[in-house]
Amino acid sequence: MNTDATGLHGAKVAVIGLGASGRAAALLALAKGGEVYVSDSRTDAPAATGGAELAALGARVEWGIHDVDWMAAADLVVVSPGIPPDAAVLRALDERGVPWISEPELAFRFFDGPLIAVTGTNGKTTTTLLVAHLLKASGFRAAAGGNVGGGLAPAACELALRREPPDWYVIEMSSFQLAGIERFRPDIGVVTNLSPDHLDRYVSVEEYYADKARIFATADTSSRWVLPDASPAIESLVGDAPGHRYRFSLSEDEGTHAFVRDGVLTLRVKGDEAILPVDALPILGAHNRLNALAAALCARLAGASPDGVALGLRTARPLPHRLEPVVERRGILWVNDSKATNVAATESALNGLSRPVILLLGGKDKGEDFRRLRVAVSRHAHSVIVFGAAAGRLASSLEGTAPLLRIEGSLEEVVRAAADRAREGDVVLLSPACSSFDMFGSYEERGLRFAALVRELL
Ligand code: UMA
Repeated sequence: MNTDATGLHGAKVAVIGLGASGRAAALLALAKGGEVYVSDSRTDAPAATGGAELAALGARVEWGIHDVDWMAAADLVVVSPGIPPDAAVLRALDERGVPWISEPELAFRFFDGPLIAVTGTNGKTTTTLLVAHLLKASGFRAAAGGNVGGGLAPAACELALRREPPDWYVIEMSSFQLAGIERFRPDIGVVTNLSPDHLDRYVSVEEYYADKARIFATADTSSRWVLPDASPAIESLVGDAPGHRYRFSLSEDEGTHAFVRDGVLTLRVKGDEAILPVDALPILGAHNRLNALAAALCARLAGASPDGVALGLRTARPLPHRLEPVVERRGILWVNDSKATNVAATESALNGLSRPVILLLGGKDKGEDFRRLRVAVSRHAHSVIVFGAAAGRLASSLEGTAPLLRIEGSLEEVVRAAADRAREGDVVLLSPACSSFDMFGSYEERGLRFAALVRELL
């Protein structure tokens, strides 16, 4: 078997999951000459369609069952990130001592160029797409992909199939994907920030951080790391990993390489370089300033020019479902931040807004401590509406911070209640701090529904 860039001829490759990740992995394995088996526990239409396409290309596809015997005899087993570690199929593989990899690990084996990998709890997608945008503004061919989702960029394996290799691959990595890496080695690695998340999937925060730390597992002395300054959690994550560290922070200090000085985003890589006044940055909020600093620093390290970085930052656009303005009517701004699926994301959204907020919170409860929102809610929200499966725990965690309304019904009722309460000057912010799976298929679906309801109502 050969799993180098030369191909997978004669290799048996099992792929678990028929989502975006599994389909991309299977297509790459087929294109590289592998004998491919793909299976998904679902039997519904999207799984059927995705599977039929792969079957037509020569893969063996099964729905509603996982053939663990076939997997145990395979040369490679590629697991989709959405499959929880306690899923029966993964437990069966574990029991038989069968190792598995994630889809970006497979992609990496066929990448033909240097790699930037971006991870962190929040801001990964914004930073990934921004790095690629800044590199492009400097004349590089940059290909962004990975965990991005939402149709904004392809899976990593799709990039590996491109005929023309880019100057830089820029890949967003979730903790679930980092859990399954072996050789995946970024030339430049970015960690945006770190805070508890995905406690519905991990037994403890430490386990989540341990998967994040795998980004450093393959480091060597030529590795370069872009990291937030003065974060003890990040310091213990990096440990003594080899490579050079570069720091970003909103404030300048001796060890920082990207910071804000006198209202100007500034880099210190090859001497001090004033890049762009903060006010000229088109993306909202303090957290986006940090994302911009991280992306600018990373792009500059990858060879982007100061002018290219400045042009790229000036022309950056807000991403869908991330503090995305939907409409401003009668002095009320409606903002869709459906991608805020954890407490830290909602907290930074609140802290980044300077107008009074009506906050819409709720969804599937991932087990986080919602009391961490109390300070930001008391400071910025004059009203909170809670909904969905987490409503009860949200209400008790936030009691006494702001007037609170609990809605048992649909998102439509939530939007109506918000419209009744909103006054001129307010921001109505959907920043749920929870995943969407109690009422929707994804955060995108939730955000689109919210935007549609707002437009209908107004
Ligand atoms: N399944 C089985 N057997 C099981 C359990 C599940 O076959 O025992 C099947 C499911 O039926 C499903 C598939 O496995 O069809 C799992 O698909 P998936 O959930 O991994 O979804 P993909 O479409 O492959 O998307 C994944 C990422 N999703 C998750 O990590 C949950 C996408 O990130 C990513 O864009 C895509 O791969 C390409 O890399 C989205 C995401 O929400 C944006 N990520 C999380 C986040 O950002 O917080 C981590």
